Amino acid sequence: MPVILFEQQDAVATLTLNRPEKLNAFNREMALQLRTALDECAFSSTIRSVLITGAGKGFSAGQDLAEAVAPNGPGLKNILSQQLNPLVTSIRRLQKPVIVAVNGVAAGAGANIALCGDIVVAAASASFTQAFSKIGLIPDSGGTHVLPRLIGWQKASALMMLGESIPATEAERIGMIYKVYPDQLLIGEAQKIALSLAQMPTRALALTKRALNFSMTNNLDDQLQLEDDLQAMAGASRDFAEGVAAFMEKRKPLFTGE
Ligand code: T3D
Repeated sequence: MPVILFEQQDAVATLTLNRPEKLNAFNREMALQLRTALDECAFSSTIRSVLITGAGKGFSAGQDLAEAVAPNGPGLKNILSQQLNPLVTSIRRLQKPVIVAVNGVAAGAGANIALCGDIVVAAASASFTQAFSKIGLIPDSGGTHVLPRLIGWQKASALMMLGESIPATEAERIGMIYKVYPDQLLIGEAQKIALSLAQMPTRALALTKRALNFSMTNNLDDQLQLEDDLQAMAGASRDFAEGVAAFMEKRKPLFTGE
């Protein structure tokens, strides 16, 4: 079985982490296959949104620790530079919305890769844990960048140092994720979000994502300038013309992402 399942329905690609017997821990093969799948989504003209989820009872238990310490394995440094970091970059640079449906435990890099999604939803039974401190590592996969911006410095610092697991409902309450759904509804609700995004002006959504990426580091003046530039691009899109025409004609718009 492939360790990443790739399925396309309408304009939505679903990528499923598929090592359920190891709670979808990332080994080299899974990281590389996920990256290839994300590249495929980037280049496809028929895919307009991407949904990432996990097979079985977990979302991902982070880096495969057996591989991390294997004498002939890739080694810690290569694991980050060749396997995990490129995934973070691929998700954040993908010019299409990425929805992450966290179906169970998300630990270590599994949690931080999930939090890179544009919209992160979770099953009520899911949990998030910055497991790194429990094994003498520091949080990686962009966690030290993203988590304090999502939930504030103090909570991020405590979660990272204590390595406590928090339930999805608490993750939603503190703004770490967007929404929690009952377990049996999660995938259906995530698919609805993905489909509805795929039918929206996806060019504008991609530009929104770009603006949000820069908002992590820009000052206000730079961000205002960036909004100016990106709005000019959105304003020149066919979808903008269609959106305004549909509004004037009191009809439903038909967006193509151009
Ligand atoms: O460069 C570098 O390598 C550094 C990069 C680091 C990135 C990281 O992600 S570091 C953090 C790595 N992750 C962890 O430390 C979490 C380890 N896992 C756990 O603590 C627990 O599995 C969970 C709390 C996530 C879930 O517990 P539970 O009781 O539901 O499941 P389990 O029984 O522990 O796990 C089920 C199986 O998955 C089990 O396999 P077995 O014994 O039945 O054959 C377990 O060994 C395996 N598994 C779980 N997590 C990992 C794993 N195997 C390899 N690597 C894992 N991370």
